[in-house]
Amino acid sequence: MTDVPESHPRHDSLVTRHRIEEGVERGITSRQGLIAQGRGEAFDYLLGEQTISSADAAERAAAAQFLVADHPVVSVNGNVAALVPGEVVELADATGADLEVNLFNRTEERMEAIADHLREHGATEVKGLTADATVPGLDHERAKVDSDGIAAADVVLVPLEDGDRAEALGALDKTEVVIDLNPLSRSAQAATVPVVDNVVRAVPAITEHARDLAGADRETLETIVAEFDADEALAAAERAIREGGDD
Ligand code: PTJ
Repeated sequence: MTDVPESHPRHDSLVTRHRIEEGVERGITSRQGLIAQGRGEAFDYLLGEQTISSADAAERAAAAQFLVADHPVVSVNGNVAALVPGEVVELADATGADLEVNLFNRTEERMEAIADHLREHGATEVKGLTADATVPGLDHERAKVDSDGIAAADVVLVPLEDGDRAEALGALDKTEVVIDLNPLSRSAQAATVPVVDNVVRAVPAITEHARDLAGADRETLETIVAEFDADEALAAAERAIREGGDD
């Protein structure tokens, strides 16, 4: 990897791109993940590569959702594993969530490579390899889940994916937190809490909010959850993309 000087105006974006490239080379990220990253970058560029205030509110609501959950699960795909492996482990630790690998382009090699990568970053238990349950209504590999993981979860963090699994999980009455830079994507639209932010900023931000809220009582957490307005957050993100600035 060519060293990117910190003074480069697009330093963070270029470092992120290199991490995805490295993920592909290590068999963690699919080649389609490169295309997904390009789509995300375009939206991030229009957002000013910053966490807008509505995304920060969504990250706080996401943290509160995780803390009130009985069984929260963070779903990990090839892009997430390449970009934020240590950060998802920290989020899981801060909220008592499970980590489960779930892939669109599922192969046993990629499943193992991602699970190993997460363990190298401190994960003690990684779900997804058992795949002894299915999400009804999906006819592709993303339907495969663990019966004591996503199948049993009440709150699932679903970062960066296509919309049909988000809709299928929603149909199972699971609360979904979706991280997606495109506020018009089906997964963001299907989410209870859509977080329109780059996963590299969003995951550490949710963890930080979870740590801040760790001592809060259930009523306070439930109020944060109830006061979050998903439609307004999506509209604010679309305005920021179309018109620039932040509300
Ligand atoms: O690892 P696999 O096999 O499960 O495959 C994962 C990918 C990402 C390839 C697969 O889910 C896919 O094709 O996703 P899509 O349909 O391209 O959707 C990805 C969404 O994530 C798009 O709406 C992008 O704008 C958004 N996105 C891409 N990069 C980021 C992002 N959102 C947040 N942060 C990013 N870094």
